[in-house]
Amino acid sequence: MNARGISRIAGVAVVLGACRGGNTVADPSAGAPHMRPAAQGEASALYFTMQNPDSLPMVLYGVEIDVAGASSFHNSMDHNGMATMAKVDSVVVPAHGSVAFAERGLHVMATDLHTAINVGDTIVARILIRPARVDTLRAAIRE
Ligand SMILES: [Cu+2]
Repeated sequence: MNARGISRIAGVAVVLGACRGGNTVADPSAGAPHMRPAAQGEASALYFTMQNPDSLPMVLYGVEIDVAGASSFHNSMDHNGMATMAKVDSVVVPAHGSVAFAERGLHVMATDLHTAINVGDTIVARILIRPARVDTLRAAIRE
């Protein structure tokens, strides 16, 4: 988690739900887009690494996920041993840098799933970026 990547954090913190703790073993594919399985109507989190090869910062200001009723950027924090997360309005990816959306850090919260997502499925996410750009991610569902 990179504090530079967070431009603004909204005040509301909620108790950690779908962002459950991960294992501590380094996963070489951790940067590949993926989500955890979840049932219809539930929430899940999207993890990926956003690279910025350009010489200007990129601002991620929105996200849409095909299977989710609502999606937003979240940041996970630890307050006196209790995991919480807060909505983040936008995320800055520095020039020639990257920001990891990963367990226990920044992630995309997908809520109100229209359908169950199961291991082996693929979802499509659109990341809205300034300057004008939209990136489409295909994320595998996996444990
Ligand atoms: Cu979250």
